[in-house]
Amino acid sequence: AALRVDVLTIFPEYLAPLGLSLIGRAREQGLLDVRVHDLREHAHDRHRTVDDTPYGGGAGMVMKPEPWGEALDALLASAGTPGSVPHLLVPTPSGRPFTQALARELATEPWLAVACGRYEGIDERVLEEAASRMPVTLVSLGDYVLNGGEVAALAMTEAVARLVPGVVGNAESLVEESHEDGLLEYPVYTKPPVWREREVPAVLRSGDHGAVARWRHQQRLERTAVRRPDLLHASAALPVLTGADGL
Ligand code: 6GU
Repeated sequence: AALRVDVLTIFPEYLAPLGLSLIGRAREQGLLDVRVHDLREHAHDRHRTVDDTPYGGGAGMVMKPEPWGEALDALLASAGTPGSVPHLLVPTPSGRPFTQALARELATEPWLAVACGRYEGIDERVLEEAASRMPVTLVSLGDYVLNGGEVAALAMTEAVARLVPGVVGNAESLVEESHEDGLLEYPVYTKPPVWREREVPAVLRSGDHGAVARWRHQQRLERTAVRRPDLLHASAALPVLTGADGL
């Protein structure tokens, strides 16, 4: 497979959607190798404990280092190519923002792993030791709080996997998407031409390809200005706004 993704979690069933739709099909076709592991396989007491109280006090529980250490040892031991290591992603709201640009970078790597924390997080020494053995990136989906890393593992796996050549049928549809060039997408319409007294914009039915391209570009600028002015400032330097592309 072009991309291997290992997910380490105490809720393996949470990752079931990775067997569906586009990603499920890519796995069946051998383009993608997704392996989900139960962290509790590496807890050895009667209750398969993976958490404990925080040193220094405070609310909630912290994930114990021993099961994580063992799970990461087992992961490294499973390397297809001896000595190869995965790029370890650690979902946390205090991580680096997960963007389309980061998804693009990660899609060039052969092996990713996602360490899904729960509770108040993973003992910091796990991340320190892991970083001495493999590349580690803490990633955040956005400025809000989830109960654990599993939803982020789903989102990141989908965002990266669909960039792997062959996973998405129409490669053109990949570059024409929001966040690929810093502007939001234009609105889309299909038949019928009038629905509940609402008409499809006339320019889209005019057959004038140049006029359609200009209208769509204007729509992208207006939408971005209204919904995401932060993006407009960031993209001001991009050639799509200043280049001689005729738009
Ligand atoms: Cl990546 N993980 C968790 N637990 N919460 C988040 C997040 C990630 N991104 C935003 N909130």
